[in-house]
Amino acid sequence: QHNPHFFPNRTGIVHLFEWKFKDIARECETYLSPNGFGGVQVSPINENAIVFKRPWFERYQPISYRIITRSGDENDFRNMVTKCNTVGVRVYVDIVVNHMAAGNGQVNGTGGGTAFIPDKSYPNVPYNETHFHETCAINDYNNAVEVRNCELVGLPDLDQSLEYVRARIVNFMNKLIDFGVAGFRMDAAKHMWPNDLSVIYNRLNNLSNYFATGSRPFIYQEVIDLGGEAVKKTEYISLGAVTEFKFSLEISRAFRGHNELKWLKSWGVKWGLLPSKYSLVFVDNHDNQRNGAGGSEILTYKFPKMYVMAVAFMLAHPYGTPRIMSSFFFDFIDQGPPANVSTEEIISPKILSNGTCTNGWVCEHRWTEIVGMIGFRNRVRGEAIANWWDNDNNAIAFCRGNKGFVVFNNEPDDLQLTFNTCLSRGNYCDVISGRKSGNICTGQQISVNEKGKSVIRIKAQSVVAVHSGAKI
Ligand code: LAG
Ligand code: CA
Repeated sequence: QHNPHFFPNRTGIVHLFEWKFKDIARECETYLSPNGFGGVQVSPINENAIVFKRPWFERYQPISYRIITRSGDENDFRNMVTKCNTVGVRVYVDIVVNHMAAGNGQVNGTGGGTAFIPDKSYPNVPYNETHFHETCAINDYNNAVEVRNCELVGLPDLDQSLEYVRARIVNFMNKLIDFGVAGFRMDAAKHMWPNDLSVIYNRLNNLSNYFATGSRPFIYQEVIDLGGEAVKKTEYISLGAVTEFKFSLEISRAFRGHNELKWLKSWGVKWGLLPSKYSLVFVDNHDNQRNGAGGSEILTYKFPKMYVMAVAFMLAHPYGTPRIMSSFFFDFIDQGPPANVSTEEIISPKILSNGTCTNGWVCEHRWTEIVGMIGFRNRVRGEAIANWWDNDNNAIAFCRGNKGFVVFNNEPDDLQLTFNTCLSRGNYCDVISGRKSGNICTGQQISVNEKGKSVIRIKAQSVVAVHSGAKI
């Protein structure tokens, strides 16, 4: 349950936050597959409460396990999974089973279902009040029982120790496995008992015929552990991978200039991060890009230069399984995805001729620098970091075996130096400022001499990255 099942020579999970299934299917075929991405994470797919003004967070308020949201219905979902698998891109579903929707009285769902919250009644599962913990609020994060058995922001808390509840969750997840998904993000895993999750995971089917026989679903569990609380991320690593929020915070701190880059030489477990195989890593996610864990330190698309450096470091360094956030623009934290004002339907991203998105979508995964580094990571897979260099401050460089070289300059001034690139003699395209197109570079060209040396100029707050797949 620690293997993401990427196709060979693919890496990275893109979270296509609130995208519609039809658009994701097209993105798999036209962009993610040709550019070497490993998979997509989709926003919760089951029926959710319709919340006034349609904030993004309504997707975290389940009404039932029927597949019907503003992203599409069961048919759309199945078609998407088939299409993505067919072109070698895996699908991971965000699973919300810690709780059900909150509200004052009757709440309407995206599939026409309803729930009556005062009775904790969700007839389309069905759940009634006997399936939930007693009502109490989570206030004390030093009390693990409270964190697991009370209500997260007032959301009625399911009791996963009950066989009936376990069976509803297992049936839902097995249905998705049989459709061909590769795994799951477990929302709010911190708020569920590891033992209950273990029972649930062990009852999951092996993956479908898009996978090697006997493959287990990849599971990455959302456990926010920045230290100092009762619940620890290590309680969950025997069950699956864990979202490493400390990675997000520390990488953001470093590339914001709040911690010198030279310290990244020891990046990994020495920083208090989980062992690599258990670690699902990201610069920002849909929560902490707004407020959430890490707060104002977290880098997002709103700080493009620093953000690109941080994402490039994540992808250049072998640690962890990386996830790329793909956002929509927002001005206030509750703001939902671009939608038609009268029908409230989500508006599809529109792709411009230069490959970037519009219609309110950021599409970080289509930024030249980020997609370029996906190519880098795929090319240098299995190669160790070699020849670490730093200026004792905020400029660093390293090789990945003799297949890739990258240099980061987070100094206020441009940097020009002769580097040992570990690469063979020849001309290479920098995959940050452009890409290789036929026999030319659309961005900076780097020439390496017979000794592997190259004079490289790196602008302030930027990156240069070259690899053997971008040789001309
Ligand atoms: C998660 N991980 O543990 C998600 O990543 C996170 O996005 C979810 O919270 C949370 N768990 C519950 O699934 C989000 C928003 C909350 C929102 C909640 C439910 O961050 O702000 O709460 O989803 O939609 C909202 C209001 C609360 C209110 C609650 C219940 O913000 O003030 O109490 O709804 O009505
Ligand atoms: Ca709980």
